[in-house]
Formats: sequence, C-alpha cells, structure tokens
Amino acid sequence: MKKRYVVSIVLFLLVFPIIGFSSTYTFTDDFNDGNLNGWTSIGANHWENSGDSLQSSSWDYSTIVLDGSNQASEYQSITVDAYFDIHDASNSNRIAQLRLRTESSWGNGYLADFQEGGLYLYAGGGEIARFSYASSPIIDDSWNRLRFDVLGTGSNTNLKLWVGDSVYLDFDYNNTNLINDTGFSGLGRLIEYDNVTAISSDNAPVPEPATMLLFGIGLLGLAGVSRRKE
Ligand SMILES: [Ca+2]
Ligand SMILES: [Ca+2]
Ligand SMILES: [Ca+2]
Repeated sequence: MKKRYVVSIVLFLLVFPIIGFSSTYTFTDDFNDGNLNGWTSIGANHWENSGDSLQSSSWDYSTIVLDGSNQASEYQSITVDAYFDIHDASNSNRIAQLRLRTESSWGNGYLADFQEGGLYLYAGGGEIARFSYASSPIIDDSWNRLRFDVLGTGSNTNLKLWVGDSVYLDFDYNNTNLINDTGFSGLGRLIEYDNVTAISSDNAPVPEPATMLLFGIGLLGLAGVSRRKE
C-alpha cells in the first residue's frame, strides 16, 4: 500500500511539470455564426464574415487581429485555411498574410507572406527570410491550410511557415532590437479565410503524439514494476 502511494507521487512529479505550469490560450473561429466577435480591424476595415467564411473586399493592407492582451510570449501559432484563386488576371496577385506578435501599429511584429511561388517573412516591416518552392504546394481554386509559428523570444527566436503538413521555411532570428515578444495574431490581404486557430502559450508546444506515446508506455512500465513488487 505504501509503495502505491510512492508510485503515485512519482507519477505526479513526472506529469506535473507538463501540465502544472503551462498557460495556454487558444482561439478558434469557423466563421459560421456570421459575426466577428473577438476580432479587431486595424486600419481600413474591409473584412466581412459572409456566409461561413471570412472575406476581404480590398487589396488594401488591412488586417484583422485577435486581441493580444492575454497572449503568452513563449510560443505563438496561427493556422488557417485560405482560398487561393490565382492564374487569372484579376486574381493573380492574391496573397495570404499571417501575422504574429504584431502591434496595434501593425507595421511592427512578424508577417508571413504566402504566395504561389514562395514564402516571405518580414519583421518590423523589413524582409528577413524567403523561400522559393521547387514545386508549389499552393493549389489554385482551392483551400490551402497555412500555418505560422513563433517559438522563443529575443535573440533565441525560431519562426516556421507551413503549407499543409510541411514546414517550408524554418528560420532562427535574433530579434533583440525589435523586442517583438508579445502582441496580436492576425490575417491580412485580399483572400478568403476559414477555420482559424490561434494559440499562445508560456511553454513550447506539447510533445508530438509519438513522444507522448513513449512517455505513456514508460509510465505504464513503471506502474507494472511497482505492482509486481507488491
Ligand atoms: Ca464568429
Ligand atoms: Ca466556416
Ligand atoms: Ca483561379
């Protein structure tokens, strides 16, 4: 019986650091309810929750953002479906822009620019990295899942740009001069969006499922050993 208590305490101490100190804020919107509660428009407002998606009516650099007041600083991520209509004259420049740690004066912060030919990454208004696809993963006349992650702060900041399940740009950046460590998440440019998830956390993202599975097997093994000893 006492050993069982000891095992329980050991298990608690192993699991507690993972769940105990993590503060994570998650915002989701499927744009199906027709209102933009939780969103703030910066600059000119060209945004409309029309039908079951978010649409912009202008090429203007207008941005719609989530309030940054309760966003944590260590890890931020925004994932969204964007509808690309390209390959015709009027829509050839259609671009999706995802923003993280952006300020109310939205010239600051990080901006990820998703284009058919490649990816562009900006900080504080200047380009810091770019990637050209060998073969574009962006599909015309289709929904493409995009994701932008920022992990770490200051001189130890990592930025990742995803299309679908693949990371296409993985960039370490020293932002000591910018100090873009908190702020809003946002979406911009003339494009249609749906199914957004924005996460901010005091911790690095949770371990991959495979890692959690190994961890779980380890715990079961520990429990089994203690049971045999009894
Ligand atoms: Ca809504
Ligand atoms: Ca929707
Ligand atoms: Ca098209």
